Amino acid sequence: MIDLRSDTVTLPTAAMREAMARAEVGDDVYGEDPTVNRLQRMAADIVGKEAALFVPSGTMANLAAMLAHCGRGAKAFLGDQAHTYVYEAGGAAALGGVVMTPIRNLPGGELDLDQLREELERPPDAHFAPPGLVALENTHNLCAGAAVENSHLAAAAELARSRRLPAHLDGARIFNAAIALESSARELAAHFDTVSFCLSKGLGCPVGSLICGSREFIAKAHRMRKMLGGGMRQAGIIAAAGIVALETMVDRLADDHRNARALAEGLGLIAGINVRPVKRRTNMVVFDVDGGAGEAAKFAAALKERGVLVGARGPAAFRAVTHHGIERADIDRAVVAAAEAAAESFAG
Ligand code: TLP
Repeated sequence: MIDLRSDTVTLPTAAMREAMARAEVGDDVYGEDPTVNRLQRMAADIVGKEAALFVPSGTMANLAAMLAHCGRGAKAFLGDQAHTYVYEAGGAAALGGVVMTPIRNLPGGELDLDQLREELERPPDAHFAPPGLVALENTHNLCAGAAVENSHLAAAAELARSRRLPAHLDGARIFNAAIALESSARELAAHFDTVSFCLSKGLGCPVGSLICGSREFIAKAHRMRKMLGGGMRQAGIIAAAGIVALETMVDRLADDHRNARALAEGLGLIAGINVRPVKRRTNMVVFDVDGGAGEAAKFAAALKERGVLVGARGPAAFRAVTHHGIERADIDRAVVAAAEAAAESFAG
């Protein structure tokens, strides 16, 4: 199978499994797991923050960060297409009483800064929930994996700062963004008080994400992690894979981007498939297909028959994600399969 549903389907490498088998471990709830401690130091260093906290998932990283930033009833401004708003089960609202306040996302993953400014200019009136946080996402998943430019991050964070609000970055795929922008995770994170990133997407780890920020903030997030049931014991077993990932899996993300560009070009030539354009493409290709849900379902089934899996992105839209284990030859096969599936399902 050529599985393009997500980069979360990546399997740990042999070097990761070896490191996991040998990992020195302790009880991380006591702060005594040397491998977790090493990973946390590494992560903080890479993004230029004082401290970091290892958590099981990107969802928990964003949730613990939101809860640590916002009291109950405070507003968090975030994109209306933000993963945290759309895809994280409303956790910040359901569990933390956070008033998630969506701001329009532009096609490139940016926030509509005029709308954000308008929201932030509301007077401190008893009618309004008090503002607590501004959050962005980079790369932007629902905006077809677009990498959001430093200049926009700086402008959005500056708006937050002008209202004395903290800014958080959901940097689940921050290394993809850094590569696409010819920048660094550190530069992208510098605009924000806190940043989360994932080890279990393009970096190939079985589990794990990190929240990074000031020492004081990480102490708060630590309490939230415990509250959410994310305190793990001998977590060095999985943290060991994270260390290998940060050491060996970051630079190769450029291959995934090359493959995604080739896939976008190939799919773009097929009648009935409309690839959504992305200025700074990373490892995702989102495309719409002609016809309705019925034709789309037929297309997905025909692709699957030919050994290619893609993810659904709406009734007649799909997402294909390139990742470790997908080679250029797989992309060529996937394009041929898509052309055949399209001819069967909706072209002509
Ligand atoms: N994204 C997953 C699905 O949930 C859609 C994927 O396959 O892309 N932030 C961003 C930007 C994400 O894309 C994801 C996962 C998360 C947070 C949550 O991470 P996990 O799955 O580790 O909770």
